[in-house]
Amino acid sequence: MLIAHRDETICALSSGALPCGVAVIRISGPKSRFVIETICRKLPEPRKASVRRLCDPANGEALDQAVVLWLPGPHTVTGEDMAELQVHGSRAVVAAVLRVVLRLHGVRMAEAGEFTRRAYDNGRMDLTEVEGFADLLAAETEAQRRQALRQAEGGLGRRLSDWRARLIRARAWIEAELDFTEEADIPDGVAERTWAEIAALAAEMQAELTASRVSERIRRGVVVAVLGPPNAGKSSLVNALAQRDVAIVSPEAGTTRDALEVDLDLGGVPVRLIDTAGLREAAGLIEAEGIRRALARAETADLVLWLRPANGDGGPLPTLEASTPVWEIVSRADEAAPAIDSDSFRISVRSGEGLEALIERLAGFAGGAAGNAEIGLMTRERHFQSVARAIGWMRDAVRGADIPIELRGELLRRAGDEIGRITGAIGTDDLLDVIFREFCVGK
Ligand SMILES: Nc1nc2c(ncn2[C@@H]2O[C@H](COP(=O)(O)OP(=O)(O)OP(=O)(O)O)[C@@H](O)[C@H]2O)c(=O)[nH]1
Ligand SMILES: [Mg+2]
Repeated sequence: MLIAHRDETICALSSGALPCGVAVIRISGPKSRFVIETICRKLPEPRKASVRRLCDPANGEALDQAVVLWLPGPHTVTGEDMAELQVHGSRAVVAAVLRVVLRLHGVRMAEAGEFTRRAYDNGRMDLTEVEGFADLLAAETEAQRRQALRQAEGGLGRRLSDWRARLIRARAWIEAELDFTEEADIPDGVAERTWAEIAALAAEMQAELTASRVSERIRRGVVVAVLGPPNAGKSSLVNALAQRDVAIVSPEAGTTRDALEVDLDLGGVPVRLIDTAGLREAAGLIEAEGIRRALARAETADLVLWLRPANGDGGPLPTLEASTPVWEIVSRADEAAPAIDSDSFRISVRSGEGLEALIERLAGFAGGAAGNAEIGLMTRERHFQSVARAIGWMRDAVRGADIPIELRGELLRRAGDEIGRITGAIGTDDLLDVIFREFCVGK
């Protein structure tokens, strides 16, 4: 568990794998200034990049020539005094500089996520910003980057704070009514107006929740399962979309026996494509298990591509329990001409027919979400859970005209606290470890 020792100064390599052109060593805490003065002799001007020769204070030996930044707190990322050393990115240079810095009294190696943890502890970031920052570091597609940046910059935090403030205000009116009804100091109609406002706020929160399911899809990636009878060309299609040989392709029926996954970037949206075992009745034990898995994956997929070879009938479409959309596609289109007045969607991996169009449709499906400016702000299951709970309590409070007013006020308090928990405004010690576990050393 991470424990904040504010008096300790921490240090770590914050840039990536060595060797590299420039390595960034970060230092944060009260000894930051002392570290620079000791190894660079002269303190540079605050927030100005200065070239300095780094020396081992024990024997005056030169370690490297570096760009040094002195960043006095509290207006730094961690909220503490900080120093940044941009050294040559070799293992030997980084090891030598770290060895010298860590030998100084009161300086130790940072734990994973500790820079970010200090930023949070010092009020420089709320919990949603921390999560956004974690997502930004892990972002692989444009859509993920955009969404993560927005959250890291506090978009979600501001929205939640606004909701919470409105709830607190509404509750104050309700409680004022409670305290003063006998004296009749509260103008008529205030309570009704307040309840109407709470109902409207609950609707606004619900809309955001719905839109945010789309955001979740962006983070996770859209799951597309390719299903069809044996030899329909499922593995061939997956390979063509992935532009590499992920799955074995052969004329033998029942080649693919396990569900095989490959991650693609389609139009900036991550797509997880799943190749599955061909569906048929007569199958050996292993293949039967493969078929069971294929159907199970189809149930949880966001979209199913049902492939039917042009020169065969392909059998019936399996009935899926979930309401997953299914696109029927005629595959191996080069082998048989389309039936007259058939408007089916046709592809051929061999001739390339229909592949561009399919990719475009898939990107459209996956990114209908991504390009949409109305994308929701919430990204994590814990956000969804808390907001859904808060909405539930707010609706109970609005509807509960026949329950005591104290109880209705209490429901609003709970809803407000639940929202506060998302940003960390309300105590969430148990959550912190879970969230900061995503980070590695140097962040
Ligand atoms: N002519 C033609 N042949 C194709 C096309 N796509 C796949 N094939 C051939 O069809 C055979 C089966 O292809 P696969 O991709 O292994 O089919 P599958 O659906 O994965 O089959 P299973 O894994 O056995 O269920 C192979 O010999 C492929 O070369 C196509 O578009 N045109
Ligand atoms: Mg296959």
